[in-house]
Amino acid sequence: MATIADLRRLVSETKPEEAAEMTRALLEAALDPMEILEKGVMNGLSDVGDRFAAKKAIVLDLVRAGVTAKACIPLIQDAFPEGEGTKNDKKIVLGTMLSQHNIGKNLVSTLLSINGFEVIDIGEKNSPWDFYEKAEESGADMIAVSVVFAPAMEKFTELLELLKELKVREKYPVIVGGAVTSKHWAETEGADGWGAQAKDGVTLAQNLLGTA
Ligand code: B12
Repeated sequence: MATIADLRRLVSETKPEEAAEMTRALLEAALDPMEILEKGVMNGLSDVGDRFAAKKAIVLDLVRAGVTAKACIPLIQDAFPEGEGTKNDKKIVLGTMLSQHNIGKNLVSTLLSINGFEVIDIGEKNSPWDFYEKAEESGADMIAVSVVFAPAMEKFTELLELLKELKVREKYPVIVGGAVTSKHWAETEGADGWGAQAKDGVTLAQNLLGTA
């Protein structure tokens, strides 16, 4: 019988077709989609990341890992239960700071959307100014930043400083998450919230924007 550990292994071995097939099998066996995502896909990605950090994998393996994750995640997302929150009028600008890594950002986007928020997804490789400009243009209520690459941490701090300089810091609650971040770091920098998981983005948004 297929197990989540099998999926983790296939993601870690960066085998997109087989991993997608295994994902289908696990969903058909009625396993929890969130568990398939976290323990299968994400842990498999972390295994590749760990090998890369230990110089036992190359950038091409990261690329293949991304492709493998993207073969599985849409299948899992289709199985997410409908969100509990009804549609609200809150808009959230969401993007990655500097980096190309968009898998986590896309998950945050999906979960916010199914929980009733309007997501203005500004994509990848954004600068502090991009976040500010898109928030102003769209009349956003909050800014959510995905930081998956160490150099982006400094840029996140610059975003908070920019918002202060432009006297709009109070206007936009700013939340952050991503593989290289931590609660301690986010609090020290002055973020309004930090999430370890994409689903935490929903709780933070509900609490900060008063839709809970
Ligand atoms: C796949 C991958 C890639 C793919 C990404 C494909 C894509 N379309 O996204 C590609 C090939 C592009 C890539 C490139 C690089 N990568 Co890379 N990559 C990874 C890998 C293996 C997985 C990333 C991922 O998608 N994880 C799964 C997602 C779901 O996790 P996540 O983004 O953290 O998101 C979750 C939570 O953090 C949270 N979350 C995320 N954002 C937010 C936001 C909010 C508001 C909230 C509440 C929550 C939240 O929710 C998500 C789900 O629960 C990681 C290893 C790892 N452990 O993560 C390395 C990793 C991130 N990469 C790394 C590096 C070094 C690079 C490169 C510099 C390599 C190089 N020499 O070229 C380049 C950088 C390119 C660039 N300029 O951006 C390092 C970063 C180290 C560091 N300290 O900065 C890592 C950690 C690997 C390692 N251990 O060394 N990479």
